[in-house]
Amino acid sequence: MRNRNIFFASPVKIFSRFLILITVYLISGCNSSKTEGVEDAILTMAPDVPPPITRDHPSKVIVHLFTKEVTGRLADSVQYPFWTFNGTVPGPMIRVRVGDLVEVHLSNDPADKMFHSIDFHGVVGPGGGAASSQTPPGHTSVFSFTALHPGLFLYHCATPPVSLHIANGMYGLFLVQPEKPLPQVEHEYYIMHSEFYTAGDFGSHGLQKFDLEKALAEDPTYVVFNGSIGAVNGERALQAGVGDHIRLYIGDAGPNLTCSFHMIGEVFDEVYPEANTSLIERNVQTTLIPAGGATIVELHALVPGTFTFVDHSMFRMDDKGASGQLVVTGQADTAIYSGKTADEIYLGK
Ligand SMILES: [Cu+2]
Repeated sequence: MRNRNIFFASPVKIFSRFLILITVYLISGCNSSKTEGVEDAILTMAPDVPPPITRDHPSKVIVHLFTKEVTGRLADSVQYPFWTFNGTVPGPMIRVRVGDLVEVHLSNDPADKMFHSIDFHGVVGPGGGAASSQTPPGHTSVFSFTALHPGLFLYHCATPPVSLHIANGMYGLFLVQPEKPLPQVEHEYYIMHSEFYTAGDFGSHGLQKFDLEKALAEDPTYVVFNGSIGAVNGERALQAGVGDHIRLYIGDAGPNLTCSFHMIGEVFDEVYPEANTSLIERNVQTTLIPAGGATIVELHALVPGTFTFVDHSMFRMDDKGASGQLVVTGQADTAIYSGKTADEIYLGK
């Protein structure tokens, strides 16, 4: 009868069993996500940002998204047949912590006409999830991934032709909070830069159709922040008080244009270039956001006023809509900015 007692086994067998035990331990350690608890992700519509995550360990986070084809406002008296995540353009912002196991439930509205899907730029896996989430109307797809990389990432529909699904409004932001979170600030806001290609000229009233020729020429009719003209202006402007520290999470969904993000009358105290949370640039006037990318910028509100943020490719601002506003209220500081102190006649030289 074979003796199974390890004390009577040969040194080679002992060593090989030791290796097997170590390997099993390591594999089980890697496969177990080491998460504690289960929670539903808090989803917010732009310009709102989900609250900071305060737990100090990874968790399982369930994200419920749905796709819906809706006709909505692109500008005053201008409608567009948007394709959306959760009924809005941009889609909701999602916030998780690095190491979280994220389980995505993507439902396609029964009234939709198209397949839809999702590609998270923060996912390591085929298609960023697109390969697992091609979903016909009236179905729900489920897949999961571990958020391995901290940062701010775009997500978008990735059903062919992907360019068309993005051009029609299917995108949003996915924030993976680093282990050591960014410092707390008074205000966090969510902004998305994107463009629309309509058959009618800028401002043409009525329901618009997508214009493929303009899209191929990369000549958009509208360049907007948060999905429509005026989405972050007037009553919908971002708000802050003098002395507040403000953080902007900004994505560029494209589908074609790079954004030269600038805020008139402000300097960004900190920029996390391309949303790399381990790098900080300081005292930045204008920062580039590539199509399919994102950035994080921070500023301190020091004086009151209305501060317009733009795509500094200026004809996009003046003629296509690429602007929004931050309104700062509070006490003026004339040492920082005096306001006009004289208005005198000048007769030339
Ligand atoms: Cu789609």
